[in-house]
Amino acid sequence: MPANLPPEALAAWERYLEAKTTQEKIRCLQEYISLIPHHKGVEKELRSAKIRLAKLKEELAKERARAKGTGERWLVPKEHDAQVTIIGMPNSGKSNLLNALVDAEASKVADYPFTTTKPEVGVMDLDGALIQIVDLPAIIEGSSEGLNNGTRVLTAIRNSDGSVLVVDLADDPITQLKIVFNELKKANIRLNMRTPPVKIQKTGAGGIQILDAHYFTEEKNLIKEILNDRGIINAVVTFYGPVNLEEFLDAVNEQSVSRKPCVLVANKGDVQGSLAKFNQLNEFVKANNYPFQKVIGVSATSRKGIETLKMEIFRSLDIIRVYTRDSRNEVAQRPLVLKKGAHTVKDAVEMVSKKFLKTFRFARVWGTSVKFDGERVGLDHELADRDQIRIYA
Ligand SMILES: Nc1nc2c(ncn2[C@@H]2O[C@H](COP(=O)(O)OP(=O)(O)O)[C@@H](O)[C@H]2O)c(=O)[nH]1
Ligand SMILES: [Mg+2]
Repeated sequence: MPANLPPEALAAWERYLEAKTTQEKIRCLQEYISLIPHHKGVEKELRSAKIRLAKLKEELAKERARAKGTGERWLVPKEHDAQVTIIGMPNSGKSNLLNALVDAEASKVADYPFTTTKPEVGVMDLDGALIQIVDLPAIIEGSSEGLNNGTRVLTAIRNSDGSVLVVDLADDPITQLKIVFNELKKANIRLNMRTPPVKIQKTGAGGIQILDAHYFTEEKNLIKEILNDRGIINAVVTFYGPVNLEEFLDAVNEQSVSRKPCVLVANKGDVQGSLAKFNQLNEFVKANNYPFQKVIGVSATSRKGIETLKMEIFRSLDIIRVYTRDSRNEVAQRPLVLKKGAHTVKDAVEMVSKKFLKTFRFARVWGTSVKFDGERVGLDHELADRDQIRIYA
């Protein structure tokens, strides 16, 4: 330890010795170096301090790299009843929308593109159904080829239960819709598309057999051609309803296609000229058969339209809230949230406790799924949103 140093430098040195984190050590050492006077007697000390500083900086870089490997999560672990991603082009207001939906400053908003570099997450409470909202980095032209972290963004969309596609009424919403939709399409993500009504079962022999081929809207020979082209020589192809070429190709590539519900949102409805653009967007969506029943107009800033949007998100996910009644007919505070395709009494009973399934006798239901209040139903009965159920087991 050098002796001939001013007291401020010695104090900074003391702080350096006591510093806990690498970053703090670096800060104190930098301060110490700045306080060392420039004269010959302390040259050696200055040099060794600088070497020490360089080493600490290297250390910090390593620490940061390690943190990146483990800490930067792109596939946001699913929590609560469903996970919804917010997707759209830069600056369309995705982060603002997240804040509006979860009503918390969970995501920072800035005035320049590419603010969101990793997912930001919040939770939206819809009368007891908790929806996790994930704000993703923007989709741009080329996302499907990996631009702007496209690979990770698209994987996150595939992993979610549904999406909100945001376009910007202060910009060109139609072009934005086309670009985002096209990037997702290229990445084999189908928004609001049903599973095509066709089944392809590979068999050991017999060539390509086609049942109810009249449902296929194209030249029938194409079926055999497409399958043979993929090395499928023997299969039974069964159509259940109308299927076009694109849908048939999706059915052949079923493993790589993911279908997601999606709500189309036009944001910045508060800016001048937004109404005309909103109307044009609506017409464009209808005229070009984009798979959206309607466009939800909102202003994330003024919170206009946000309640409607929340309801639309809930509806798109096809989940329902069911309230249990206890033996005194007291209705539970928090609902059971039944997932998509699992809306029966059996699903509800299982959610309460698997052991009730063995002793189940019947249930009584109040709400829109029954003809009269307290109607007696069995395990197969399909429940509706906001029904109340009392289980007799
Ligand atoms: N007028 C208006 N501006 C908005 C609205 N939502 C977002 N913005 C602005 O648009 C810019 C981008 O918003 P941000 O949420 O960061 O967009 P992101 O890049 O899609 O996440 C910011 O300057 C916001 O203030 C809105 O509803 N109305
Ligand atoms: Mg953002």
